[in-house]
Amino acid sequence: MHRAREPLPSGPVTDTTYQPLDCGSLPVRLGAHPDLLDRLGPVTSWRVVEVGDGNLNLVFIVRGERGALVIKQSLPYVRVFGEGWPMSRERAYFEYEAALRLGKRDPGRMPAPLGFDRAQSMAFMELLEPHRILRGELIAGRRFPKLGEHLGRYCARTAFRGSDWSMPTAARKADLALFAANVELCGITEDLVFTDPFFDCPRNRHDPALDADAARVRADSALKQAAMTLKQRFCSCAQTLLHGDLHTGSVMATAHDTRVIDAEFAFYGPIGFDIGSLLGNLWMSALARPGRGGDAAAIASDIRWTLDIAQAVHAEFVAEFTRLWRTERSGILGGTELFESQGDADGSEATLAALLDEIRADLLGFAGLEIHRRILGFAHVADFETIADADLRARCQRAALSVGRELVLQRDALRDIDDASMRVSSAIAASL
Ligand code: SR1
Ligand code: MG
Repeated sequence: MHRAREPLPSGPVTDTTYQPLDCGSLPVRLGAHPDLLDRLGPVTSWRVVEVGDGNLNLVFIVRGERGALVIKQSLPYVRVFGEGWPMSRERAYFEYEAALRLGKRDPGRMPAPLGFDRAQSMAFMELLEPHRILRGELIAGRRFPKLGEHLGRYCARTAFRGSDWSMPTAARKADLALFAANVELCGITEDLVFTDPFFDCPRNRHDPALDADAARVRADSALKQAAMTLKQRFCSCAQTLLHGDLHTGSVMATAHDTRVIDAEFAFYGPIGFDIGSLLGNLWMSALARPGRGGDAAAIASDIRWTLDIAQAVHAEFVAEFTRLWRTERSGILGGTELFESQGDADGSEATLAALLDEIRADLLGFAGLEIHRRILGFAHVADFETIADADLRARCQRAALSVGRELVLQRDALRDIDDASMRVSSAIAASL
């Protein structure tokens, strides 16, 4: 474990021009860096493994006789696609800057940043051990009692403390300008989540058994209109600094701890986006559960647990956001002079209730679109992909598309998350 200390300033820690690292070159290229030597011990003791399984970057674990850390480096292209899809390496910079902010807004929920080298597009961070990626753990049927509390609180704290209800105008505008430059990663989300799944885009793929379902989605005018309305909110409703890609593959967990990783998609967008993406992925985990087999009681119990976690995330989000609203409101939209200072606590509570309604409708819509893009778009999820039986896999995905559509189109009518959860539960029951 590293010792507590300030991260290095964002500046070069190597004196060479950019080159992608590999396990062999890493000690040669970085082995003279005093801070790494201090943390890891002599370079002769370093053992390096590349563990990146995401879509974009290289990720190395480096262990030495004195400690261990993670080194993450961006490539000038999308890793899973190859050099035919160029992508700015500056995503490493945005991830580092986002991690500093999100980590301060909910301390302890992200890996500690240990340093950054912009020229090398390379960040050093705390190694999370024995944490595992949540998506795989859910597929394996593991349970995490603190998950709902930790993630709901994370979503609330980062949302509130990065918003106009918390930040003063100068800092907020400077931050908006900084993250507005994360254009390529925003562009990926704009295309892959909101547009591609809803037309015959060459990047898309889907299970052949879903041909008719894909065609139906792409002819569904109401759904496409809603996708464009939600895209418009994503692009122009800069409510808070988002993680921007908060799915179950961006969470690492143990029984007692939960961490959020991979904030390279960070930008100022609608509060409902992160929590919507997270809930969409938890609901997909439940929707895919029948595909993993087991007796009916075990399947039902796993589904119930996962749906309860999604509800707990939202309940904790609402509770913590409400607490922060009542105790920390101070920014551009602080507004206590209009309400509390005039003895009008009801006005403040009504404003909060309207905001929470708006966030809930947004998050349901974003969750429904996230479900669509993971089945019909470019980036699929292991929850469905690992279901071996083709017929069962298609039935699970079809149920997901059906409830995803309801979430999008009924987002204003669904007045609480329990209603949404019941829709997911009914769709699963209908798929069996
Ligand atoms: C080209 S990147 C595809 C997807 O992977 C990331 O994790 C994001 O979810 C993105 O949409
Ligand atoms: Mg990622």
